[in-house]
Amino acid sequence: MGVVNVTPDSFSDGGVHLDADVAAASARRMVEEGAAIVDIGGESTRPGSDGVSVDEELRRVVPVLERLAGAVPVSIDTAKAEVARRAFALGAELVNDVTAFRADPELAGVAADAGAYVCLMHMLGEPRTMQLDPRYDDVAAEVAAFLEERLAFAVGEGVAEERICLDPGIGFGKTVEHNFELVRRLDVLLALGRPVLVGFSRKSSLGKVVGDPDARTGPLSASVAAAVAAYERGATILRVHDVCEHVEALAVARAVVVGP
Ligand code: HH2
Repeated sequence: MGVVNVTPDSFSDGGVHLDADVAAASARRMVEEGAAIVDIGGESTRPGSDGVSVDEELRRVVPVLERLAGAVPVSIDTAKAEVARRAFALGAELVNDVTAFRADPELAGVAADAGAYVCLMHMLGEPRTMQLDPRYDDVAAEVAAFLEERLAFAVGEGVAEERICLDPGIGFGKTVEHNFELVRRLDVLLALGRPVLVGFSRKSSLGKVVGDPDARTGPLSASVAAAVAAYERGATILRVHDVCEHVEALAVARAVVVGP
């Protein structure tokens, strides 16, 4: 899954894709490089962010979706039913909701009616405050319990279970230790029986592990290592900003597992 943030303030690519033509060109390039789907988002969820209005989010993403209609498999990264409705009408196939249908419960019905795929992600708290001293007794068990409950909610709202994938939410209310433990113990999430998506790309925990305690992002090399580690532990969707490098690395990791 390639990432195109149509935002001024995303933590690693803020401002890069604000122009709809540039954003659409990036999405097309990502598919040429091997992405199976491109996640288009109009609201940053970086730590400390406040969120944007429906109108502003639509203003950002609709022109990009119009340019991509039909040509590129699209995921819409939103927590808002109205944004998802417009995105589905313009051809989006998946809704990636970092609040797992908590911010706007109506979104579940919109996804169900559209027959869309859904990604449900774990987040502790909300973006504005989530990185202020997050605590768990057992991070993998607690994230799994949350996702199990949200999976049941989504199915109860009419989303087909086989269309749902689950995501531990790397960096969303987690310390560096929590993020790495979630990948190490991915089996706990896989036990829920759904595909698992991992989004470690460029996140600050990577920069911290490679030596900068104040890192706000992580380097490409570290992103690739995290994606390969997640793949080896059973993740089937990797959400990444640098598609070409990840596709190459994952092709090699896959060749080790199933043969070249
Ligand atoms: N991470 C980000 C945003 N959306 N969605 C899922 N399912 N999983 C993730 O790990 C995830 C996500 C944060 O990364 P990015 O989109 O690059 O930044 P921002 O939220 O600042 O736009």
